[in-house]
Amino acid sequence: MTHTEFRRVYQADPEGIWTAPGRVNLIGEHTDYNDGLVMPFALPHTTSAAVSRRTDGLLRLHTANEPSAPVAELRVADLEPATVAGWTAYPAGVVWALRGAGHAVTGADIHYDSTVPVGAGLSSSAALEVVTALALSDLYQLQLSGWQLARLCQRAENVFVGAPTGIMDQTAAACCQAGHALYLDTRDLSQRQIPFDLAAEGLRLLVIDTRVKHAHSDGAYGERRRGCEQAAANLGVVALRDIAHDELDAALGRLADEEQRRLVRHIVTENHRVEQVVARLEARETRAIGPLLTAGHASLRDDFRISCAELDLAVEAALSCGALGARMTGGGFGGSAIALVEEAIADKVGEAVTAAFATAGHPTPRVFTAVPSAGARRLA
Ligand code: GAF
Repeated sequence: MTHTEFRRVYQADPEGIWTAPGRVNLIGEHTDYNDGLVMPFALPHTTSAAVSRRTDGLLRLHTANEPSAPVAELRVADLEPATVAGWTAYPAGVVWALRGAGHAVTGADIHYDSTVPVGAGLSSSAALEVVTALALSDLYQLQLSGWQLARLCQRAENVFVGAPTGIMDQTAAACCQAGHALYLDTRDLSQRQIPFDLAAEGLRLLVIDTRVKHAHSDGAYGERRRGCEQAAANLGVVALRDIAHDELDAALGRLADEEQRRLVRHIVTENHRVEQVVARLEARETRAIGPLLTAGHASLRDDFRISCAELDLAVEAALSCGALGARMTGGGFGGSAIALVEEAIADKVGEAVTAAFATAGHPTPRVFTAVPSAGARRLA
């Protein structure tokens, strides 16, 4: 399909087709820009790209998701931060970042096709960045590793697009493996693939997309990030990652500002929860991660304060119907929640959440089962 569409748009065959997934973060929220621990896994929802090189300095971009939109045409030599608006800023930013890193990318024709829900907190932008970076790395024979791709894509998003995100989403898109969650230390990017096969254990992880749109370039994400950095500076550490769980009370005692105390409490306890989730999964006690997920939600709601009525309702409705644990996932202020449930009651939990949304007068959420899937790769 992507191949046929590429032909229709550019009147030639693509040199290849690549794909990169959206992600769910199981636990470890807002820890990535604090040098902390995260644990995402890839969704089966992907962004695919059919790509050919160009030698004339043109970058041409088109997406099946906006079929009647004209092909966007940019000159790679003219790309500068904050000069491109809309979705094309992400691939343009990747080309800008690759060229800035010294890679002689001389242009490309790209046709995208995505099934990753946009604005749902499931990393559609990282999928778009990483599929672009991987395709260009392959075609221009740059041989960039997963973490190198992730770093370049993060730079594209931070500097070119202007969204001050961490590195979790790009690393998840680049490095996740099917049937596993990715235990990532965002300080040194060391990683471990943790087996995470819920179906084999009679469990399901539901994603509940509240359909409340969120955007990282909005001020609140950046405010939380600045607050954390300020708190780290006040505590005299490089990043909040440097506060161990058993040092938390002492650290809180050294902060006068209540807002900073809340931020610190979330980050330190969240890093600890990631370690506990990893330990339970490695001990094959998957059901026991439920309360840790729910505690993570309370911390994001009460201390980090990035939840919203719809996310709280999704979590409460899932828990009242028997979910083992539930939490918001991703950047917050909307987007999606996740719920860990026994397979036997999965449909009932989905229906209970949908009914609770109807009663509260919220739009119908989109509920689906998340199957831990593969990271970015070449398809053809
Ligand atoms: C967004 C960001 F892009 C990530 O870097 C991360 O901070 C996440 O929010 C919160 O954990 O997805």
